[in-house]
Amino acid sequence: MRFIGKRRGGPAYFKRKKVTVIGSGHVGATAAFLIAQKELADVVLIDVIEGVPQGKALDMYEASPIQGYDVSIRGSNDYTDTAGSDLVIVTAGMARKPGMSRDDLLSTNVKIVAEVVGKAVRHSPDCILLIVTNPLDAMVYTAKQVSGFPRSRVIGMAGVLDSARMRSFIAEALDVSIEDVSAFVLGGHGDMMVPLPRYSTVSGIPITELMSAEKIREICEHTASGGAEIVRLLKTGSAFYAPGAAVVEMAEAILKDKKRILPCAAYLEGEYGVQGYFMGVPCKLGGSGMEGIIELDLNEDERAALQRSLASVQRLVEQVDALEHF
Ligand code: A3D
Repeated sequence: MRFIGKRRGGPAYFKRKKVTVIGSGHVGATAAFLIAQKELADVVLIDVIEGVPQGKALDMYEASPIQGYDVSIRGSNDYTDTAGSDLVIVTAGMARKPGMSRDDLLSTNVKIVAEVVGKAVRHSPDCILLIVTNPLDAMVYTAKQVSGFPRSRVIGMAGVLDSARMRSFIAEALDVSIEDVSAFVLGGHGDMMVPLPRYSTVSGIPITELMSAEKIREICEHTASGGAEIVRLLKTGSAFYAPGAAVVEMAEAILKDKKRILPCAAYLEGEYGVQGYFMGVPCKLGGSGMEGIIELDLNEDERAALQRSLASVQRLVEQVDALEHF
């Protein structure tokens, strides 16, 4: 028997989407593996360490006959292999260890994010950038400065993860299916994040009608400290299964033009009274990236919490600007 055409890449009339994941560590590799399993796109894994992206990509490709996915997965240290990517996911950088806050990573990670975004956009000028590296709100700002992309094409992942944590705690407390629980966490991805119980529901019923104020306060605090809890347990790094899954939920919304409404770090131009900063807000995610922002009607307490969160984002951005890496 003779095969006509190439095993990889498909016929000329069918162009598979291409995703580059920069940083082949815990979050990057988890996201790449999920993207392949869901057959969302061909994947290129990049890292500064030689052999790591190549080895992990080969390992994932060798899992494909068992899992039954038909995509190409390649590992590389060379950005020419990333050329023409539709989506570039940035997970490169240091993760925190016990005793560290996300903000402690700023001076190391700003250099890494500036470098990798510069290289990636040279080869994929039309891509959408999805940033994961912490401290998130400052790193996504760095990516926007370096790329010069419009705000629709520079998005940060944090709210999907924080909301997933809150959803899991709500489902556990009420002993209900996770499928019926939705939750919204706004603001910066730090200790001052803003869980919104009024907009968190079980099959449309606000949790404020299902739980005591005390229990809700406990869940909100647990949500804000959920990342630190995992760092304490792991001791050598931070969470990656839920973050990887959160990245892929956003990637899927973009690659399939699903127009999902998800909490994302978006560059605000007057929305929520904020000008020129990235913050977590409800966004429409589709084929063009961040296609719109929904402005919720916040009460006085929620507005005050968002202001406190903004102040912490502003302090981080001031540090980025002072470092002058671009
Ligand atoms: P880790 O497993 O250490 O992987 C990071 C990878 O980046 C390593 O393989 C490094 O070799 C690589 N890297 C470092 N410098 C470069 C460079 N210049 N070019 C290419 N690759 C490089 O960390 P991780 O995957 O657990 O976490 C990655 C980042 O994501 C960290 O900054 C975390 O804090 C962050 N993170 C954010 C969230 C959010 O919700 C925003 C959640 C989880 C992790």
